Amino acid sequence: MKPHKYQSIVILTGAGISAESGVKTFRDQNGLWENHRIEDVATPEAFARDPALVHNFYNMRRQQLLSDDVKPNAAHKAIAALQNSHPDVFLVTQNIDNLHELGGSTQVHHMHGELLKSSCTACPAISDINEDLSTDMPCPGCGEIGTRRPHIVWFGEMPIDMDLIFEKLMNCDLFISIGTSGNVYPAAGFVQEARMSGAHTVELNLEPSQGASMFAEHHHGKATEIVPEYLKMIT
Ligand code: BJW
Repeated sequence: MKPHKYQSIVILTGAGISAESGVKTFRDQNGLWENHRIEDVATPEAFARDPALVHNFYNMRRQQLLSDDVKPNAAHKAIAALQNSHPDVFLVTQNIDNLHELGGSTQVHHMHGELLKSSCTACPAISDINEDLSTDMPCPGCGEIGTRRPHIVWFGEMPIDMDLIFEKLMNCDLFISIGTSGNVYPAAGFVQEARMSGAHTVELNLEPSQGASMFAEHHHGKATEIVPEYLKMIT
């Protein structure tokens, strides 16, 4: 069997990988939703101030994700194929959609949470949710009313299982960043962690990201084209 060119691969994805699947990128439309700055909706303070507004924002996006128009694309599928043919590929996504799973990935680390899950401000319960969330729904774990929230990491909150991500970054020899603008930390700093570990670093994005100069190699174009092409080159 042909030896693998890289032994341990970390792939970070962002909204750009799902753009051609019909999911709007985070900073589309000047970062506005119905005249609210998205940064003013995606925070725990916004949820405390106006939970109905925040539920509405995520309910709309959940309905869109569950519509027949949204499907995994060639980039999601190429990553899943790599994971199936290589023993050590860790996929960490900033996306809250489920398109990596639908594309065939069996390991996906959702560092910013998942739109099809809810959590509770009163207990540790995390539950699947396909319908709209509202302020009068009881938590399936503790039965409290008004404590259920989207299972999303908002600004100012700690992304999920950072220790695992940093451990993978410290031990990889290839780091690939796909479809992310490099605006949001800690994900925007992963390239530096990987470089410090001696990994080769690659950016695959429509345009140079905020942190493009940190990467050793760049390919710019649509994810559905450049991701399958690049992953074919390294296998
Ligand atoms: C294509 C394409 C195609 C298009 N093909 N490409 C000051 C300085 C530094 C940091 C901070 C600061 N003040 C506050 C912070 C921290 C803050 C932060 O980074 N803020 C910035 C705005 C400055 N971060 C946090 O609060 C995080 N927590 C934290 O830091 O905890 C403390 C900590 C300390 C130490 C270690 C660890 C932790 C939490 C961040 C939570 C982010 N959550 C969000 C919203 C929730 C989910 C949701 O509602 O959707 O997650 S923010 C939003 O941005 C979302 C995304 O996952 C995230 C990243 O966006 P992404 O994916 O990059 O999307 P876009 O739209 O920006 O870019 C898309 C790219 O695709 C573009 O480049 C396009 O060109 C490209 N593209 N079509 C290929 N077809």
